[in-house]
Amino acid sequence: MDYIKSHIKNSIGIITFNNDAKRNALCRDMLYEIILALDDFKFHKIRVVIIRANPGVKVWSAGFDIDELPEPGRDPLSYNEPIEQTIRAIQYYPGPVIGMIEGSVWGGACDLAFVCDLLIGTETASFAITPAKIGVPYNPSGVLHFVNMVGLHLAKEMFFTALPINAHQAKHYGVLNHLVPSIEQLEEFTMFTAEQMLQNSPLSIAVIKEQLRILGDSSAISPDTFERIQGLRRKVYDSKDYLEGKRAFQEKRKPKFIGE
Ligand code: YXS
Repeated sequence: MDYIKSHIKNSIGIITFNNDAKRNALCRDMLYEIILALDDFKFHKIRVVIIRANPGVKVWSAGFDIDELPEPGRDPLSYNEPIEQTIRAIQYYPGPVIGMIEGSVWGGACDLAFVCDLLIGTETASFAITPAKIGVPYNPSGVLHFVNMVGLHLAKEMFFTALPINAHQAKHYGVLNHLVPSIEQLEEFTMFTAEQMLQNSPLSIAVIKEQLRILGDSSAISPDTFERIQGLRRKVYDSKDYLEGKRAFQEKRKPKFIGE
């Protein structure tokens, strides 16, 4: 594995992001490694998984790798994109997946963290969803994750400002299940929580998790509404603004969006 470390400790599967130089930006290969690690844990009937970064990082993950965003004309967040496959791999994993958060979490990594079953973080944790900063049209399932997690008003504020919420706000809004003072306590408390879950029935937990996923994501829309959403999204990922957002990041300058 080039981008993550994966190991089993006390029957708990642990995935550690390991691309600090690029702030754990989620490139395709890294995402496929995460999926592979989850598949391997499933094969070995690992009942609880922890996803974390290396201790002491300032950035848990900088989100999707902007250099890999497709050119205009191709949906950057379509159903089979690796980021979406990874998010579903977490949602469908037949056991609790705990996000252990130290440092800032950005963009697609924020969505990935939000679909974890629990989040336990330190004071350095923060969460930002950034499509508007890059000119990316988010996708309906991702938008729904945020509304379900933080409610409509804060979801709108996070999407429209692209500004992070800090650890205390995240705890207040229920994004963080627990806020602990230090990385040492974070590791200890997260392992303790995982070990508590190991004592309980894995079949019961797996079925309750799947029921919560189905009920949480259920929001009936007509085919016409679906097609209208896709049309709206296409206008964005076909736009000059989408191209400008990626170029500005790569050229390390502020984007100049023109609304077309
Ligand atoms: O200059 P070098 O070659 O060393 O590379 C720099 C950054 O370019 C690189 N890097 C990234 N490369 C690709 N994609 C990224 N998301 C990304 N983030 C960082 O890593 C090297 C070190 O970054 P640097 O110098 O900026 O580190 P820093 O500690 O000063 O700042 C850390 C961050 C996270 C505040 C900063 O890197 C940053 O703002 N990154 C972009 C965060 C972001 O907007 N992520 C959204 C990605 S797009 C996405 O997730 C979805 C598609 S969506 O937009 O819809 O949410």
